[in-house]
Amino acid sequence: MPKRALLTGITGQDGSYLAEFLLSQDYEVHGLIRRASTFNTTRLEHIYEDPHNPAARLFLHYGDLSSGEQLNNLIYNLEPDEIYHLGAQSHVMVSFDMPEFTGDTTGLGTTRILEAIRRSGIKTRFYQASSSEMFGSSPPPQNEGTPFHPRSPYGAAKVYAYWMTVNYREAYKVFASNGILFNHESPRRGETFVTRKITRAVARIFAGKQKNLYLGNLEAKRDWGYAPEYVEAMWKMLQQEEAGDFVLGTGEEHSVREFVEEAFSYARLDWRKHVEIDARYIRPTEVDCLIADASKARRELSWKPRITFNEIVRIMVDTDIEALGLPSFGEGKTILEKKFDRWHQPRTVVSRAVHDAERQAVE
Ligand code: NAP
Ligand code: F7E
Repeated sequence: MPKRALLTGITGQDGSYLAEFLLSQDYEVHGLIRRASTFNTTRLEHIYEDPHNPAARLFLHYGDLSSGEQLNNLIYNLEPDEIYHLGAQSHVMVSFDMPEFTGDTTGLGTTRILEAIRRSGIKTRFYQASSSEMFGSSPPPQNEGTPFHPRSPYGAAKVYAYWMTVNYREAYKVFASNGILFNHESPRRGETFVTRKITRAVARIFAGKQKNLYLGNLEAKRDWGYAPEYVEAMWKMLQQEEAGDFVLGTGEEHSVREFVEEAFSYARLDWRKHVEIDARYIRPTEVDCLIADASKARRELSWKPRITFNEIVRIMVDTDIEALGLPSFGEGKTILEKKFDRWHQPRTVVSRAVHDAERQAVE
């Protein structure tokens, strides 16, 4: 019997990579998706199979984290071996505009799933997508023992969800683990997160379609890794003998300014001619510096990310240039062939879909 996994947030960056990874491990994969007036499954198109096909192993179900009804139903009926809870309102800046909604989906969404597990009485393993944003203003490097001091409604909601996960592990013996992930990026990153915003703008400026890029705080420092490597570690956490909490990150810090410089210079552009500061992107409270101490994951999961900061920039800029129908500089492809030629498809339908959307916008 293949193992069965249920993923919330399957249409997001991490959910799409994790689904792809689990299918490569022969899992049957079920994903929760929100009803939307336009397709929100672009990141899944290359792995989607018609459910009428008897060999299909990917199944999508409508539902929403703000309501327990479908979560209870799915967990009770599917009896998944593993649940990866990745769904959330995940944008930090948006959480200042929508604190109540963020608390409901990002915070209480976790409780709804844990309660569904407890009430159904099924034996399953649960992964909670916790975040380095929980550390907030605690000085780096941050590890599993670092106190939390969140600096946004998003960070505060994740702290609540983190402790609910620990509580269900202690109170009800649920196999429930927190992955405390530092920023991880990819060509599938949402367009309003800073890395993708930069690489898309670089591609469009390179193609002569855009002149300026407006950003907020360039001095914030983050520990940026490559998303496909992080979803492998999520899976490893649920294969351990005991549940636990794990920090994942590269241990390297870089500022937003460095990301800008690297991305523009890779495309042979002078960033000073294009980047302007717009105060509307400055957050009411900022997280200044995040650097992971992921030694526990290295020791207990044998996990160590290999794709470096400069390499992520190249992979993302190349993909965004190709999405515009132009030839890229090509280093990204070589990096992936050498260092990550495993289960994921870096291009294919995802870039084609972006390409089609871009083409429609200009036609
Ligand atoms: P993402 O691309 O923003 O994806 C979020 C997913 O959640 C999407 O599938 C979204 O669906 C779904 N979702 C949002 N609200 C929902 C609701 N009310 N009901 C059902 N589904 C809902 O995020 P990501 O980067 O893949 O991150 C995955 C998880 O890890 C998130 O929980 C995030 O907070 C956390 N995390 C991310 C990072 C990172 O650097 N990427 C680091 C630490 C933790 P739609 O597609 O319909 O919007
Ligand atoms: O911001 C600065 C901004 O929105 C990074 C989420 O996946 O990782 C992510 O949260 C930095 C911040 O990511 C712009 O002020 C400057 O200091 O890309 P971001 P994030 O806030 O770190 C964590 C780990 C998560 O868990 C979250 O789900 O970049 N910045 N100018 C900007 N940020 C954005 N978005 N847009 C700007 O124009």
